[in-house]
Amino acid sequence: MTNSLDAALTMNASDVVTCIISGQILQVTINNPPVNALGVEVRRGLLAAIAAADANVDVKLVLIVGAGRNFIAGADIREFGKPPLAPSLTEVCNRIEACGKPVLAAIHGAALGGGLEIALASHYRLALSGAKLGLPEVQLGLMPGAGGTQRMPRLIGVKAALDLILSGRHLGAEEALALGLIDRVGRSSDALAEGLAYAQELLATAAPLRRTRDATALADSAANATAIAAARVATAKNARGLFSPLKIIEAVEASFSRSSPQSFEDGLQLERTLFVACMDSPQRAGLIHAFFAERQVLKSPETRAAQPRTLTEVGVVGGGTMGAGIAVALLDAGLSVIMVERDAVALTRGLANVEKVYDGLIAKGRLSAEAKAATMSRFSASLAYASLARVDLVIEAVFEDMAVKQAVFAELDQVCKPGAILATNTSYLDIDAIAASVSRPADVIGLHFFSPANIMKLLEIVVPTGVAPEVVATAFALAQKCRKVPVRAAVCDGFIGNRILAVYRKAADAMMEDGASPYQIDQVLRDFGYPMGPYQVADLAGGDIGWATRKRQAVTRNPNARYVQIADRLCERGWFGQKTGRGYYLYADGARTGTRNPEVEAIISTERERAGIVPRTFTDAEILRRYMAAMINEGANVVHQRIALRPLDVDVALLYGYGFPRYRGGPMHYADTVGLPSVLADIEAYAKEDPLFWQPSPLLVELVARGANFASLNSAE
Ligand code: 3H9
Repeated sequence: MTNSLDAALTMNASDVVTCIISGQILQVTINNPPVNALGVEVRRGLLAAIAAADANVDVKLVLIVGAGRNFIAGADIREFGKPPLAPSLTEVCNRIEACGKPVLAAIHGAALGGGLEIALASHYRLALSGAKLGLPEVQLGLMPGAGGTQRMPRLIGVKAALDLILSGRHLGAEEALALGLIDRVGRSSDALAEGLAYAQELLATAAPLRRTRDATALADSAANATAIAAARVATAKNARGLFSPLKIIEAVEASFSRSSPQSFEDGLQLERTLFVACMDSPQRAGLIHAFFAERQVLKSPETRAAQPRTLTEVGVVGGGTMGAGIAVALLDAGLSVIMVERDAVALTRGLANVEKVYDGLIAKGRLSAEAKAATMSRFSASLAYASLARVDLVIEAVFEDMAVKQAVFAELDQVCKPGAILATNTSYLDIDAIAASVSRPADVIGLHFFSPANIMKLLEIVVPTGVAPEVVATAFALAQKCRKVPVRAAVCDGFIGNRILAVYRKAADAMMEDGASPYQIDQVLRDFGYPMGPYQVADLAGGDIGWATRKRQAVTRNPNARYVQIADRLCERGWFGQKTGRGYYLYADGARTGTRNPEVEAIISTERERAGIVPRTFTDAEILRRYMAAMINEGANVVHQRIALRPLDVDVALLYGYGFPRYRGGPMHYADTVGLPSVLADIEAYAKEDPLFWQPSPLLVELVARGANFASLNSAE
């Protein structure tokens, strides 16, 4: 070994990049748990390793592998938004590509983002069968920033590169091989052994240096231009409001549109400029907040303290839309499911509801009849509660009424085995009262699924006071099994999501009565990034459900609180939204997109007169500010009262259950970007009109007084 390699070994004392010489091969291992992210120490270690290889005459080939479960998950996201530290990843990739000895990347697990860019800069690539390769930067509001937009099109062509970079999807090794992204698929589960074997072959055949910057997949210029034009059209349609996709297209276009001999360097430079613009965008901050938040929600006091119970067989009481959706979610998670209904008609309907989901998938070509049959073999139905005697968990999804729910729980208390978890899917009711009605309150929990339960990602885990920690831990484990995003909530009316929804809907209704049209409000929220406005959502959900709740709450409603009756007028006419063909919108012949309903505008006018309101105009900006102020204020209350553990739990609930645009990070993150003093000032100004509704949350007041923000509370838990 030469002095240079000794120097490299010394520099690797941090252990994140280690170098071993094995014959003529310099084996470079990245060992930076948990996912080998490319933090500054890894970047420095890689530069040193390549320098050492170049300086050592005995080394004929460099093999890069990752220790642990992944090759490299990408740049270290935790470094983003902080001052950059040298060397840059671009410099590292260029140095690898410039190495005078062939460099081989042997990939297992994730090779994502900067991780794949390291592999692209290497001269040869192999991946194990289970590997996941991709450039997912777009999902973080970014674009590949270490040569990915220039090397990928040169290697696999513009069309395929755009598909990968704009979708951010992960490729398996086989597809990567077919695209020409890698040279070989390793069949064993040992990346090092496969890498060493391939390295020996390369050495034996004196394989040449093969730099991706010189690859030729860009040869067909007409095809390149067509792919760029098609991507621009598709992006305008599908990536509405997103910043980074258009920058990605611009960077990829530069991979072929610059004719000078320096075009690769030019392309890299443009990529850097565009990458920095993405890095500076609030969307990047919002999306990275969402990335970490959805991992943080998995951590709760109970998951830290207790082990989950085993779940194999699960019961569902109720075969309506919700019960059937839950049954499908459980079946899809590989569990055995027994559905119980009160009579044969209801049971037949419940079975049909489950079948319908799978038949729909078969009709769309997404499921085979055999796969359906295999899944349905784990499903059974019964009229007798006694058939739930063996289940590990039962989820009740019956009519939303305390007496009805308590009657079901009394039956479950009789038949279920000791240790079985008794869960309710209630959206609003007091789960402490349900728990108190059975002999085993420590086994009772809320599992609040969202409709359609087999599709919606959010699962509120509602934790009553007396529940055992391992029951909560089991609920989290169930969520992961069902690929749901769990958010822990304490008991209150509406838990996290519906409680906040009720408040911002009231703010919207007040604006509607004061002069804004529901169509303007919907448009403002769509422009903000929601897929639908609140009145479109109301039409989709069905007005009758909210109407029933309002009637139930009428007796306890504060008589001094403002109550907008417009929705009641619609319901009294039988206009429940899409399912009745009309609501705030008209849905001709079962259409799913509505048109304005002129009669609604007339009803609103009459209601304004009845309430003695002279309508005024609202700017779009004011609508947004009021709507967000109501949402943020109630979010702050929910955190203040410990209904949510942290502000980030509110963010995740609203992102996954209520359509809040992900690139804005959730309402609490958004509030931080707007500035809490400005949100509080708005609330105080609105309070002059309606002091009962617009009461600033004590938490918001406290944070503003301390000069702090919601983010400061996220790390506290
Ligand atoms: C990029 O590369 C930009 C470049 O083009 C240009 C740069 C100039 N950094 O998900 P898990 C943490 S952008 C830091 O639970 P899994 C994660 O927070 C990047 N930390 O495991 C968690 O921490 P904790 C492009 C990271 O097995 C722990 O690791 N790359 C990073 O379910 C375990 O994560 C991506 O977007 C990171 N890059 O899934 C890939 N990644 O334990 C992002 C993870 O404290 N990562 N952590 O909660 C993933 O997709 C998944 O984490 C992965 C593993 C599939 C790798």
